[in-house]
Amino acid sequence: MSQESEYGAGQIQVLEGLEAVRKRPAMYIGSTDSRGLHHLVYEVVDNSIDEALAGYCDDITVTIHDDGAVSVADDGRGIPVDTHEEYDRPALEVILTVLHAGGKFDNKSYQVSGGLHGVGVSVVNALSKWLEVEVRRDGAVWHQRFDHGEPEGDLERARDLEPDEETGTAITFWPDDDIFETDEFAFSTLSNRLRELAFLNSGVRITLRDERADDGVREETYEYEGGIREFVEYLNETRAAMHPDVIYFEDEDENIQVEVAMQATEELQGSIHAFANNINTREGGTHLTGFKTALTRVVNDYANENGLLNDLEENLRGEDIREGLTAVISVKHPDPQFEGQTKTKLGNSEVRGIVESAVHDGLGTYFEEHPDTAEAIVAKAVEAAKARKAAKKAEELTRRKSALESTSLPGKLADCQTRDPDEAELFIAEGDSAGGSAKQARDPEFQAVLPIRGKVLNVEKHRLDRILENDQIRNIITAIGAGIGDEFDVEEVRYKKIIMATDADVDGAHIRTLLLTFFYRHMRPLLEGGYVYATQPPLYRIRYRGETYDAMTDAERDEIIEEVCDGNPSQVQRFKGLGEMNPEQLWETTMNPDNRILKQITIEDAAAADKMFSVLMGDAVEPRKQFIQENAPEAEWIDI
Ligand code: 0RA
Repeated sequence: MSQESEYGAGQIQVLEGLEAVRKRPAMYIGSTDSRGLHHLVYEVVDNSIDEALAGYCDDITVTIHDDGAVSVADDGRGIPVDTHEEYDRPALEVILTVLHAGGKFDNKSYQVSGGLHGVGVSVVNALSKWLEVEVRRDGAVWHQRFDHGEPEGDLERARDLEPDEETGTAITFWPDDDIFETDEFAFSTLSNRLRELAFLNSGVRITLRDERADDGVREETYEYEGGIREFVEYLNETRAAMHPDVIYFEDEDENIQVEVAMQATEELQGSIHAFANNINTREGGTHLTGFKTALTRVVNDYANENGLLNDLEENLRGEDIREGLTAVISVKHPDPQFEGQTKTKLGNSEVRGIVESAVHDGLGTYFEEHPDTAEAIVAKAVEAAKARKAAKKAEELTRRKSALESTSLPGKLADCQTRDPDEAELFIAEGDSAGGSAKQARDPEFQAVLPIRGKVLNVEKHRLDRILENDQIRNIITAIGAGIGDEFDVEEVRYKKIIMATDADVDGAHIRTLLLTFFYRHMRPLLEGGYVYATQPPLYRIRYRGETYDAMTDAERDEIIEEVCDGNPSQVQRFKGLGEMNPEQLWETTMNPDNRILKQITIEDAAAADKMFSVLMGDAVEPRKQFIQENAPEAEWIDI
């Protein structure tokens, strides 16, 4: 048989499909940076979660291997191996090589893998150097391997299944480094998402194993019988709760499943997380609207019926009631519609009413049964409303408007010449001396510098009216020029790179965290848009035969000294802080776009970020210590 005649119409369709994915990977997985890389894992895990939602799987293990591969193993039914009529090939091969083939095999009621990107395992296959599948099913262990998405050989029956052996699927893939900008999987990124999935799908046990370290395997298992109730407990670990138990209710209507868990706290920062088919709907949608409407109504009804609003003389606003509230809303829908800029806004209009009535009935009943809690919640909201009104009365809001919208920029800001936000960069520099050096070092055409002195206010602990009294914060708001809080308009930003230039020491890390807390709580679209960066100045500069080499770590310094300088460098200089560099060094190492290394700060996962900021900036000391110990050095860079 000639080479050509082996390719039937089906096979050509396969090759064209894989080619399309490899040519435009971002269309299928969003991006080819770290986010896209991790997305490959989620794509495979989503298929295992689908098996769990269908009731066939309760154990999933994700392993990061030390050769760059990741595997996902589950105890589901196994990918079908019988012949697929249309393609005349084993179903497994079709699922792994044909775009969107997976969903056609099964009418699952809630298909997670049909969600956000929801492109199927064939996309992971197309973007992998190699991919291996092992399936235990139909009395045997089956095996097939792929090379850049194409079968290396036929599906093989490796051996018979032992009598007591479970069915399941194990997929191992090596991401293609010709496609991805990075090949480094972050434990914290994967653990945040897998933990979230375990909360959202109670009863599923998910284990994350990292086999990369020399000093042994790191392994964590997430399993929550209490589901999103435990999610709320986890988010509130460091917050003072106003009632001991998480309020929980669930409902199902028109095959749409709704779950809500909530707990009010004494804190100022609330955090409400809404999910649809396990996807974090960051842009909100009908489920969130339904929740907010019902919450505002139930609390106002209770307050009015019990005469609790007499000295307020008006109803509570939603924002007053949501102050300090932690809630998780999770809906599972057979046909979710995702809208919005990042396709993370639930659009199905019927969901609104279902959530609204579930919350109305559930919370109404809870308030009747727990009047003390209901009264405490109302009292806290009344306090928030009074603070809001007081701020307004003192013309705080007008002052804020004029102070923040005035054309006069802060005196400390050395602005750049360009007015094009796409080109403009703002360096927020720690200390007057680094700020001074940066002002001399910068390219004034597109680089602006705002020095900040001393510690930034911890916004986690103050209401907005107090935050706005702080000069540092006001300078930052005015320089960025896009307002704050609900009025923040990301379209108005004056710089699309906002670069935190802080030292590589504990104080620098602290200031960075304070700044990030502020951005996260009051200018979140900046982080969502990827506009926030941190400088990564080198620790050492090594000179040898007229050349200079920068090292970011001690290990890198040793490597350069040994391998480049033959163990004999002419000079090794250690930079203690940005303030110690002269303008020329600062330009070369930290500001010059050709040489510098910037770390882009992204929020992959809002719930994880919220938890991190409340742990890092809240009052409780023990959880903070534990968090830093467990997450160092990642906590240092805040991978969320
Ligand atoms: C198609 C159909 C069925 C299961 C699967 C795919 C499946 C895919 C993956 C990917 C990872 N783990 C998986 N487990 C199952 C249904 C099979 C049946 O009806 O028995």
